[in-house]
Amino acid sequence: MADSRRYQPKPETLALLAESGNPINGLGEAEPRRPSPFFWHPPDKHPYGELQKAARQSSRRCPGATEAFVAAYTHPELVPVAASRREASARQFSSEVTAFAQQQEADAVGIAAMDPLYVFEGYSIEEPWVIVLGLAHDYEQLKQVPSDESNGAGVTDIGRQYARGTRASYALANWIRSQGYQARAFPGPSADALLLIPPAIAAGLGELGKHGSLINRQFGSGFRLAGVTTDMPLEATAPDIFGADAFCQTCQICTRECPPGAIAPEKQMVRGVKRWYVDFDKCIPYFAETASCGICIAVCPWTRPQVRPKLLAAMARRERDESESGSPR
Ligand code: B12
Ligand code: SF4
Ligand code: SF4
Repeated sequence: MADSRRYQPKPETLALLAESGNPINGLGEAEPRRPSPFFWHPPDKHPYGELQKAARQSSRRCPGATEAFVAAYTHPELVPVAASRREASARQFSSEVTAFAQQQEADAVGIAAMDPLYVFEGYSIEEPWVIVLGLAHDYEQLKQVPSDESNGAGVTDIGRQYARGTRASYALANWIRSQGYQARAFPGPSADALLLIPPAIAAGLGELGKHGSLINRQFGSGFRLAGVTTDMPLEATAPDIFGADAFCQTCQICTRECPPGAIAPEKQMVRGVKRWYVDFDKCIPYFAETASCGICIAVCPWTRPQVRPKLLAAMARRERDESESGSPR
């Protein structure tokens, strides 16, 4: 792992950082707005086309990563929506959708009502529901990030989990279409129209961590997201607040371990919400040079299988004690 006190971006990487990404992301803006198309969108939609190419090339040099990412970007055609609609209650359809996704490769499933704030500027999503899928990493592989030419374990597992998300989201979208309802898959390796973390929070897949990724009670930060939007009548699942945000208030592990020091220790105002924020300009050079980095999600204590149950128990105890004594969290 690189030493945060010694990491300096290569001049050729810095030269590709055409402009700061933080104003594009709305850092410091007090009004809510839709996110602007950003990294992993087509290069004509943002100023980082060459940097994106460099980041991709650095991943593909790692053993096994090319094959994993080819699978992640390979998907079947969407089947036509069946002419006749099967009728059932929203509760029945929600339970069928969840069971179907779990029989595919989804490790977690949640449902949220669509919100225009989940959709990147310049895109549109008409479907009123979003089904969010979680795909768990193999922790032993994930903890080998960052990857390089000699060890591709970390980035290859990222590609593998994206491939599972692609298969699961397309299979689910096609099943819904076979029932006579509109459905589209948003598998995750590229950005596309749908910002995945906010609907995943609403759907109960976890809480936003200081490192800018979600923390889930079963997988910690070691999981990927994919989405399916649909007009099939569904019921929303509830958010899951188990103490991750509260724990982040005092933990500093990701802030300390991030080699370029990109993770801010305090919440900041971003597009009208005070929340954890990662400095894009500091993260992206390291990310691009080291085949997708990922140190922040690997070192998070919630991601460590032996530690996670203890943290869950400690946060539940704290919640109980605070509610008994009447003091707020
Ligand atoms: C572009 C992108 C990146 C860019 C830029 C990210 C950035 N924040 O600037 C780069 C390449 C740097 C990147 C890096 C990483 N990414 Co990324 N990234 C994306 C992508 C494709 C789009 C997100 C985006 O445009 N962000 C830019 C703006 C919108 O960021 P922002 O305003 O700061 O919002 C961030 C969060 O705060 C949250 N968010 C947004 N709005 C709101 C609103 C509220 C109310 C809340 C609470 C949160 C919230 O979502 C955003 C995630 O970037 C998503 C997939 C998707 N379609 O959503 C994956 C995604 C967010 N990335 C992911 C991951 C894991 C990573 C890395 C750890 C890399 C890795 N090896 O895995 C690092 C983490 C570092 C970081 N900076 O966050 C996962 C997160 C999974 C999880 N457990 O939560 C996603 C969902 C991919 C996936 N399909 O699983 N990423
Ligand atoms: S992905 Fe970015 S924020 Fe996370 S540890 Fe690496 S450089 Fe830091
Ligand atoms: S490492 Fe600590 S501060 Fe960072 S996201 Fe995980 S729990 Fe929160």
